[in-house]
Amino acid sequence: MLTIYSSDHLLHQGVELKDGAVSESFEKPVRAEAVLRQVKAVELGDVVSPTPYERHHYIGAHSERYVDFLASAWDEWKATGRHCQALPLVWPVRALPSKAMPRFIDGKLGFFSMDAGSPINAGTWDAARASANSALTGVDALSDGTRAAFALCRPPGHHAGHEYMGGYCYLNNAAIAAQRCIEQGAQRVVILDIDFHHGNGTQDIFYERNDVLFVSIHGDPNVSFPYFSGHAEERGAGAGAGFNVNLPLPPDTEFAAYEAALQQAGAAIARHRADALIISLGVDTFEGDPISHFRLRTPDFLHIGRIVATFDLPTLFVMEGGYMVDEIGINAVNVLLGFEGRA
Ligand code: OKP
Ligand code: ZN
Repeated sequence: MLTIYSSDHLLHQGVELKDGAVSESFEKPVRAEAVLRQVKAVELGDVVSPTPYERHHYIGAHSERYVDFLASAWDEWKATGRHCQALPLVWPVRALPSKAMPRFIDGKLGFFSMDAGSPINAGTWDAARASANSALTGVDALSDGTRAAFALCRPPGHHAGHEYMGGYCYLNNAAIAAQRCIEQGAQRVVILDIDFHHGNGTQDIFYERNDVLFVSIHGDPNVSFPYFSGHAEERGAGAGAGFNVNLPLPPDTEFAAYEAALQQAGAAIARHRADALIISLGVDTFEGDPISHFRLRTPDFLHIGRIVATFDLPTLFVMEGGYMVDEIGINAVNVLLGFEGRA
């Protein structure tokens, strides 16, 4: 299987507010390096750099003013004399009256975010672009007739909505890839999100559309991030009614229950008769993950790959979460090996 990877991810290294203090983000560069090392160790296939797509390829999944914001946020922040990482600290919650985009950077950071989990520093935009471009390059591989490709994206994308960043995400790599599939002539696409956290951003982007089916298996939002999205009752709206499928599971879920949800996802996927499948591949469902609460084990990821292969569609795997650095490589690559029937 082809892997698309860019070392530009190293340009982005974030901070995280945790337990009342600032610390290094769980979403750190060694994550992608560990996955790349395992890709090479098992000789998964060629590793190529992404094509340098321009920013208009991100429009559709995102709004133009949001992409403009991401592209200029660091310069605007620096222009205020600050050299630390930029974090949003005020949000337009439901009770506040204005829907207008503020002009000052501190206001814009809140306007275009859902939380303080996506800090912006000097390399963030370049890293986010390379990550989205890796997913776009994966779509090109599928268009060329390849059965499957792996976009080793970092930073991740599935929490980024049409007009907001959050949860370590800036550009929604999977959504940008799905949009390109549609623009290249696919009638229908499925995004299956198997990261532990609900892909609220992907849901947001396609909620009123019937061409891209979004299916997500994730921790129950009553007790898990992102808390305000991911309930089974969220089924899509307008033309998209019925094209959003959330399968929340309780903390401590083990593989038996997870597999049942995955088969249920498979039934929904089959009904959509899609031309392509995009997997938001998070392995923070692992039992040792430091910020998540499922109990999957390393061999379970092989089995996930085998099940995804039975969906029998051209498949683009897009890397999302996974924070147990010691096992992120083996767990992520196990999904790919299982898919290829190699283990
Ligand atoms: C990103 B992905 C803040 C707790 C919430 C955000 C988790 C984002 C996960 N200290 N952290 O879905 O793997
Ligand atoms: Zn996650």
